[in-house]
Amino acid sequence: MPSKPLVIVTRRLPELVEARMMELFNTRLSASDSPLDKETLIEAVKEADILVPTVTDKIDSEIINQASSKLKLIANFGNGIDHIDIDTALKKKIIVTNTPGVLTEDTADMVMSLLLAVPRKIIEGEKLIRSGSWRGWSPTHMMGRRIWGKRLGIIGMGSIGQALARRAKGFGLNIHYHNRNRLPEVIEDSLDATFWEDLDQMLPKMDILSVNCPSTPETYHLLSRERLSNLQAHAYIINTSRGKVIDEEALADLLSQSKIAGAGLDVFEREPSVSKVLLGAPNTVLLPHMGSATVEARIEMGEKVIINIQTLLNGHRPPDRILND
Ligand code: 8YV
Repeated sequence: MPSKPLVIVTRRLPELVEARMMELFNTRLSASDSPLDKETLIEAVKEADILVPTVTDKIDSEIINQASSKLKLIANFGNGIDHIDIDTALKKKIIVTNTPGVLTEDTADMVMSLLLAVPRKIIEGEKLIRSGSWRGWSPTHMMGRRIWGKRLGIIGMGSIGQALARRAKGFGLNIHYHNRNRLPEVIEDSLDATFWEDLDQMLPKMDILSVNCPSTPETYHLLSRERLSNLQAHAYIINTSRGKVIDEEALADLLSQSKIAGAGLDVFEREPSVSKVLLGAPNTVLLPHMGSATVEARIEMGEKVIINIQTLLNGHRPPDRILND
C-alpha cells in the first residue's frame, strides 16, 4: 500500500471530514454529490486503493470482481452494509468497514419522532395551520391515539433497538422485542423488555412496531403481506432501518384499507422512489432517509471512516471491519 493511498469518496461529506481526508490521504472527492452510476463505480474500483462509498452506491459482485488488486479497503460511510456484496469482497481479500455506534442515538430519536408524530397527527396539524383553514379548537378535532401504556414491539434489538427501548420506556410504553438472540437478563430487566422468540406470536399483540434490524437475505420482506395482515387494525409501524424489510406494496394496501392504523417511514424499498399508493396512504409520515442526519453523526461517521483507513495504513486491522456471519 502506498504511503499516500488513493482514496476515492463517492459523495460529498461534511467539509471538516473532507479537509482531514485531503490532509491525510491522496483523496479524490466527489464533485457533484450525485450517486455514481455503475460504470463510474467500476472505474473507481479499478483505480482506488481505498473506496469510501455510501448507502447510495450499489457495490455488487460485478463491480467488486472488476476491482484491481490495489483495492484493499471499502470503508463504508454508514452503518448498514446491505448495498455491498460482502462475500465477494472478502473472497477478493478486500476489507469492508462501517461506522457503528455513532448514529445509534440519533436514529433512536428519529424513531421516537415518528412514533409520536404518527399517532398524534403532528404533520396533519401543522399542514392544517399552514393551509389557513383552521377554524379553532374543538373537543373532537385532531384526535390521535395515546401512546402511554401501549405495547411497543421492537424487531431487531441491537444498539439502536436498545436505545429506542430506553427512550420508549420513559414514554410509558411496554417494551417487547424479537431478535435473533435473546438479550442478557440484566439488559432485559433494565429495559423491562419481554422477549418473543416467535415473531408471528408477537405481531398480533403489539400496538406499535418498530423495525430496527439490518437488511439481509433473511430479513427480506420479514414483514410480509401475511404477517402485516396479522397486525391489529389499530397498530402503527415505524421503519428507520431499511425498506426491504417490509413488503412496501402490501403495507401501502393495508394502510389504504385501514387494516393498519398508520406508518412512519424513513426508508423505502426502492429509494429514492416511493410507491404512489404509499404517497396517498392515510396517517402516514414519510421522511427522506434522514434518521442519522445530524451534523454530529455525520462528522463522527467521517471520523470513523478515517480511523478505519488510518489503522489499515498503520499495518493493523481496522476496528470496524465486517466479518462474515
Ligand atoms: C446513513 C444509514 O446515513 O448508516 C446507515 O446504515 O442508513 C444511514 O443512516 C447512510 O447509510 C449513509 O451511507
